[in-house]
Amino acid sequence: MAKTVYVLNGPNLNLLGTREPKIYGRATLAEVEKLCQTTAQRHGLTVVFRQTNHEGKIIDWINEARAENVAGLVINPAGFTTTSVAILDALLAMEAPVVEVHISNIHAREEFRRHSYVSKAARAVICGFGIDGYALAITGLAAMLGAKE
Ligand code: CA2
Repeated sequence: MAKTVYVLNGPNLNLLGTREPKIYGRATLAEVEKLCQTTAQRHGLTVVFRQTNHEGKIIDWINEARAENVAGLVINPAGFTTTSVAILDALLAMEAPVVEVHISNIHAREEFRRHSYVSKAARAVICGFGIDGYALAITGLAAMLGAKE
């Protein structure tokens, strides 16, 4: 059976492709999902792709991913990146590798975007590649998983 990777997206990422194209590009979240599915397929992985504007939901999904023994988790925590100890705690409880993704380069923007609680639980962090960061995260996870076998 194919290994599963969860790809979780935080608040306002449902707006992708509708506003702020200079920062986030023109692709929609549906297109990001397609990119993740195609990339995962190439590596023999299955993707569960979700977005929510609610912190508790993200925590429930991280706990679900852990209970389901997923092979890995990609997360763009969006606005919760800099605020959520609760998401950090949920991620710290996971054994599977976590990759944090940001579409924009958070280090080249406002200072407040630079500190991430989530990075403490992440095996890798990708930012500034636009939506290609998601594909890079899945490819990186596949390499990490392959290296284990
Ligand atoms: O660059 C990223 O991926 C971010 O995680 C996006 C977050 C931001 O708070 C982080 O600092 C960096 C914002 C997500 C909101 O996305 C929108 C997309 C299009 C239009 C409006 C918001």
